[in-house]
Amino acid sequence: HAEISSVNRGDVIVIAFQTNWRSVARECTETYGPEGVGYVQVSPPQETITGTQWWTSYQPVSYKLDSKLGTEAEFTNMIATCKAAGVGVIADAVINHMAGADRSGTGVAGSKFDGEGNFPAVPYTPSDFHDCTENIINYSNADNVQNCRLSGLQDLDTGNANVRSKIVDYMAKLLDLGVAGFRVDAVKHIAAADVAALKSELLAKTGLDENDFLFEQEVIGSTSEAKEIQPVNYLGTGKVSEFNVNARLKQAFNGDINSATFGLSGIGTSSSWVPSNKAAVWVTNWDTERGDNALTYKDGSRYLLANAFLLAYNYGQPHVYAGYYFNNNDAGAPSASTTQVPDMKCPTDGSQTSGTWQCTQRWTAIRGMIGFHNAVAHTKVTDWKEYGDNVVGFGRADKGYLAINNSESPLEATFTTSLPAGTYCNVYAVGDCSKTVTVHRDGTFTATVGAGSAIAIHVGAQPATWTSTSL
Ligand code: ARE
Ligand code: CA
Repeated sequence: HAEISSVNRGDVIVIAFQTNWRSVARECTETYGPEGVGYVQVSPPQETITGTQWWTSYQPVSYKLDSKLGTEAEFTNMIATCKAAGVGVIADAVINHMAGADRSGTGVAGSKFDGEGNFPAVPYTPSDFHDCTENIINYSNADNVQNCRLSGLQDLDTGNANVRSKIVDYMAKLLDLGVAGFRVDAVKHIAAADVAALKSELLAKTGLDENDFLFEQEVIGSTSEAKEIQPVNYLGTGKVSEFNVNARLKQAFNGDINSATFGLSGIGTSSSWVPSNKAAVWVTNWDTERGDNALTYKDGSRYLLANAFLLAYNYGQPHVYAGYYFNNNDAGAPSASTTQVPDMKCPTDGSQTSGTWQCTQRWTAIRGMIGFHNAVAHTKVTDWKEYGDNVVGFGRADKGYLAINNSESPLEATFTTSLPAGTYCNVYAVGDCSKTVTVHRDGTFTATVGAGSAIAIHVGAQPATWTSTSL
């Protein structure tokens, strides 16, 4: 694991939703590595129920690393390939539950299971599950949320040492194979004390230090819910999702990004949000992409601008989401069968046809903004200023500057930055430095920002030193 932490790279995480191991390995070499992505977060690697829908990934049948996304050999090869490209693999760990009580039969790798708590390939027996057989209905009651069934999924008794040891064995194996960390699913449905016990047992078993790997916990905070299930309870065990960010970005970009009540400047300033160094943030993930609380590719330029903002700002660890275009919320990855997801094919014509891959990591503006994010690391937000209706500009000290125009008309303005004088590539607009702006000795530049567009410049992208990575 020492190799992973010694690689010099940024902290951006790409979520490679439902992408098979062969394709992730390829992207590590061709895209993530060259553009400076730090980590790729993959969908759950363990054996699950069969079915074409994407959400079959969240119904474990065993901890065999044999899933719709590939075999253990492919998983191991992906980790090695990504590591060689400087990219860490983050595994999505589904540990709160096993398959739904409404399911039975054989999993993707052939393991038998039923809806009565029998998972012989682990093995788990009925006594390894919580007694409550009802579905969660009351989020103001922590006992209901943590000990009953999330969407009918058979709820593991994580207070039971036998259950924890099976989970710890699984996570230790993933670390041993070289994963850089975990995104832990449905953590608010596991008592904070059980998560703490699981984590310390994992550290004891592997001999690792808690800083040796990422531990990102999915905890959707809501002030109307029980206090025991709020993000704050899980800050001691790792990073925590901050879903206020995606909700606020949607509000801001759908309205006025300079709004005093829901604009961009308020992001991360509230003490009730997860502190920046603990927050995992995104414009969307696969759940919010199918819900109402986030901007998605369906929002066009606002989606791209929100991603640019998040990568340029300094709140939380940013994730770039890459899934596929869809009309039906249940639809699995393009051409997925009940047991397999074929290799990802990235569209090259900009089309967003349902049933094709998004390949967000290949979009010009995203590539440019990942470079921006890495170039401005460890600086503060500076020079924040409203330049017009729905237009804002801000810098990251003497390293970078972003001007966002979320209005419906182009705006010409003189922007004030803290950048050294010089010519800079607009990395939001082009990947080849064919569009530039010139910063004068007083730090200003005058330019027109297109409607629904942005200008992003940073010290790592100037014509004199420009080298492009080709796809
Ligand atoms: C599927 C079917 C169900 C069926 C079940 C069992 O859709 O009809 O009963 O299988 O056979 C995903 C899908 C589910 C799917 C499940 C298993 O979204 O539809 O069920 O996989 O295949 C809460 C949790 C949060 C969770 C979200 C979805 O707190 O942890 O719900 N997110 C993670 C993953 C999901 C995944 C699971 C957990 C399960 O990211 O992709 O589910 O592993 C408020 C609350 C939140 C709540 C939210 C939505 O905001 O504050 O806590 O999130 O509402 O209910
Ligand atoms: Ca639980």
